[in-house]
Amino acid sequence: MSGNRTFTMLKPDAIENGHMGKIIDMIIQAGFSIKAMKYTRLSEDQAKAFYEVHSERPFYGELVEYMTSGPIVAAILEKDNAVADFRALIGATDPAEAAEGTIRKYYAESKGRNAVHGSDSDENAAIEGKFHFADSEVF
Ligand code: DAT
Ligand code: MG
Repeated sequence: MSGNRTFTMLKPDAIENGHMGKIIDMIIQAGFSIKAMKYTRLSEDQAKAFYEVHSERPFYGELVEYMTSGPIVAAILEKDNAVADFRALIGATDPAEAAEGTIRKYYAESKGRNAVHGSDSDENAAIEGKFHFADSEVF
């Protein structure tokens, strides 16, 4: 095994807008290898649990509704410094503030519908990966 892992989801707006292939290509071109990947749709319970940390925020209901509105791609990615490097590749939460060349700058619609998720720590990357994948689905 080489490198650290992070977890990502390509969110419903990215799929709906036809950006799935281009985003996966950006991820691979940036040096991440795909350890696990799945095309799926979150249930309301799954979305609520995944975003539990934001349950007191005013946008929580909207976030859960959006994240369950259509299919997503979930993936575990590996690279040296994976968590920080992937956050740099996706850019700021609000695409209006995202740097040039980032996934959110190119493909996000808004702060709420922002194309892609990236884990914010090694610990959360491990928790989020296990949330979506059994050990037998990780290669
Ligand atoms: P990030 O996805 O960059 O880690 P976060 O963890 O602060 O951002 O928030 C999780 C998601 O919640 C984010 O991707 C989109 C949504 N969100 C955050 N702040 C929001 C806001 N002010 N209005 C609407 N949606 C928001
Ligand atoms: Mg976050």
